[in-house]
Amino acid sequence: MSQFDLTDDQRQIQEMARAFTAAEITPNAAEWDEKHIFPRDTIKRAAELGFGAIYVSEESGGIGLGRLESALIFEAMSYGCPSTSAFISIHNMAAWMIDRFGSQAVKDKYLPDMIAMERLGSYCLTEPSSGSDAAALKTRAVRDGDHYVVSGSKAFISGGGENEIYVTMVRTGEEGPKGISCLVIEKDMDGVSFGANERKLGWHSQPTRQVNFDQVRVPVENRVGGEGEGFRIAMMGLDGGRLNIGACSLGGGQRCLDEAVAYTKERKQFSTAIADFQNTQFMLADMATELEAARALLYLAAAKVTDNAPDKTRFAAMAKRLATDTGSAIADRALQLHGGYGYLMDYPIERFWRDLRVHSILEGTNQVMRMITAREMLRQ
Ligand code: FAD
Ligand code: 2MC
Repeated sequence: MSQFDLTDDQRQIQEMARAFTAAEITPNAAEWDEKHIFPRDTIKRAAELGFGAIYVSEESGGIGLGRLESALIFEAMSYGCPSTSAFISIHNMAAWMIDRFGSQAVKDKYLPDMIAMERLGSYCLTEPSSGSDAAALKTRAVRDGDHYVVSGSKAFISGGGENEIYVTMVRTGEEGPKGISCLVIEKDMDGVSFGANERKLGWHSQPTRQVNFDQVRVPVENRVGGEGEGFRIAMMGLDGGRLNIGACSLGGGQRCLDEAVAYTKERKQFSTAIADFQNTQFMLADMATELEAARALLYLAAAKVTDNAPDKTRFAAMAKRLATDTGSAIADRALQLHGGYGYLMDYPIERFWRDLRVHSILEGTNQVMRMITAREMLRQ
């Protein structure tokens, strides 16, 4: 095995995720997209393979894998449906935050059902007036005895209205990042309500809603980490989340590339397969080269997050930026190579084009990824 190869164990995990995708996701993804179906049963079956708690520790009931293994799983599932794979990745991020920073009581209360994906988790950071500037969030949690009373709104919440558990960043103290704490809030708590399902370009297999809190009484026991630690916890969650979103773009990009190779060999114009044109070959060669380069950086970044390397945040940001921009660029060129047919829902390319587009925006825009990268470079 060369230094840059996957291990046998990693290949087995990848094979398992690919087999699950081929059987359960790929045949259904177009229908989920077109009819806006949230595939809760399929998601639950993914939990049977441990995919609800990929990097939750084994002591807590997860499968305790590293971030590279996790990326392999999300990359494989995205080959069928980036939207569903990304949805599962956000649940994993929320479960990990509880496992890594929660008290035993909060872990016992939520993790068993989350691991089985009987109860699904959302991650709530963004607010209507704070997206990129996440530390400016306003949702307030005021201590009242052994409860916090939470009021405010979270915007764009993946799984909003459907999921049962909301890992939510709230303000318990001063302005800025140091006044933020992390609370687990349940869908059924009094005062929790949801906005309408957002009408989106892609990611149709999952709902996105505003989540509103009106004087919600949340037990202090539901705090994850100490008071004032919420922003750091949220950012550490995103170090892994950004790898996962990048991996979803790699899987989607690979699918588009494979579709483009197959289609250009079949489709004839000017009495020859369009794959015979040098322009087509150069496009395919560039797509493959860029995808491999993005994948190599993402796997390296994943290893750094697993190892808790000092430069892990910068590498996760660089890898997310490159993988998501590359995935979208490949989907776009694959669509071009399909000609007019690429624009039709009869082929999967337009769905991937729509689904991958948002990966350059969420879990931190690609401008924010450059900001994180350059800040660390200039600090040294
Ligand atoms: P803004 O922050 O208003 O940015 C607008 C533009 O300005 C962007 O191009 C941005 O890059 C640029 N910009 C901002 N600041 C700077 C700067 N300093 N330098 C240069 N450019 C800058 N959030 C959650 O918390 N949980 C979720 O589950 C979730 N799911 C989502 C699902 C979907 C489908 C979408 C679309 C979003 C989701 N989000 C979620 C929110 C997402 O993280 C935000 O949309 C994102 O962080 C950007 O925030 P914004 O939309 O407010 O854009
Ligand atoms: N790990 C640990 N700590 C971190 C960290 C990380 N990755 N990133 C920041 N921190 C700490 C940092 O060290 C600092 O603490 P201290 O002062 O003790 O050193 C504190 O957090 C504040 O950090 P900054 O000074 O960098 O904070 P700033 O407000 O300048 O901005 C920025 C940080 C822009 C990087 C952050 O606001 C950000 O990531 N914005 C994008 C928001 C985002 O990604 N949203 C995604 C929502 S989820 C989603 O979209 C889904 C689909 C689920």
